Amino acid sequence: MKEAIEQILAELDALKCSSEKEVEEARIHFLGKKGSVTRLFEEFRTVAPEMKREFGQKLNLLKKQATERIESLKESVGTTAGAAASGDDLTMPADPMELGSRHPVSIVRQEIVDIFRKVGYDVAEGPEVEDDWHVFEALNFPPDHPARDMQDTFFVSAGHPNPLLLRTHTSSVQVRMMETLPLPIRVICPGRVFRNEAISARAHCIFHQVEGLYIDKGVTFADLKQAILMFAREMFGADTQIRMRPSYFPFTEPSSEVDVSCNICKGKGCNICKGTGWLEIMGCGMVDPNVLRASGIDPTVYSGFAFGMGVERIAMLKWQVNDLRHYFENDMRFLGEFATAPEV
Ligand code: 2NM
Repeated sequence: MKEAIEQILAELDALKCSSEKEVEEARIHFLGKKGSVTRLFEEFRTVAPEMKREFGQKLNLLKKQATERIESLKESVGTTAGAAASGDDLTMPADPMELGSRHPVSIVRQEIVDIFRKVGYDVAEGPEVEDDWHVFEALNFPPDHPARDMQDTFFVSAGHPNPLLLRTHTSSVQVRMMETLPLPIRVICPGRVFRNEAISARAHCIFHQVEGLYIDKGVTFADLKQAILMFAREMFGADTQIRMRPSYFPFTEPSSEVDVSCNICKGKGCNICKGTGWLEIMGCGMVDPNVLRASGIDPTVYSGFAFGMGVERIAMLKWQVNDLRHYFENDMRFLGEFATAPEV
């Protein structure tokens, strides 16, 4: 019996466990119903009476030591001591925490806004849920214009005499500015807009716009052209050329579409510019007198220009992304490509 006690003590001494499961197995091995310590207690019955005192004390001590050892192992698994017992290297540095980065659409929106802020434009934001007046009526949309249709615009409360709707452009913010700001006005309006469109590589029902507006006495189309040339060169490089094509918008007259020379092929023609050497970046024009009048500005005294661009489209051109949907899927592999210092 003496040897058996000593052997169990040695086993307890050498015992290592790295999980709760292993501790429980060890407990059963020593102290379970058929455990080695328990078995010695059974053997004790056969010990000669004169030896009972000595072995009784030894056995009780053994049981106490075994219990304490199991208890302390139980506490240490899952803690550093347990990790050390399992052979983990506790001096190894922890995995670095991954920092987020700004979304590419946010990066480009900020870049566009900063270009105009540098030359004196204020920045204004407004509500995404709007009324018919600020989105259509004040912007010279005729009553039967297709954009006013349920097919093209998301209505929040259709059938209401003054229905609420999701703005289809940030021009609604500019109407609010024309209604409230003192003249002259120079304002840039970034924001999210909503159109009831089928989602594809080139279109999405939610996207971002930046629109600009400049109203003063004697503002001309030449001023508009110069403002846009300045923007194009800041955004796409100092050697960028622009061209303007006649177009139509309800809120501007005359209206124009703006192209920049393709910065990939330098105008030679590639698959990004579809061989034309030009990329469309925005629409613009002279604010229609009806629009000025609707917001209480006298078109015989003041004139102005306005322009609008899609942020996703500019971002696609800047980074040669061929599918708009990438900007909405939040795939970390895509977002990580635009890593910049996170905003603090
Ligand atoms: C565009 C194109 C042309 C525009 C017009 C106005 C306002 F409010 F002054 F009438 N804001 N933005 C405008 C003009 C927007 O986006 C393609």
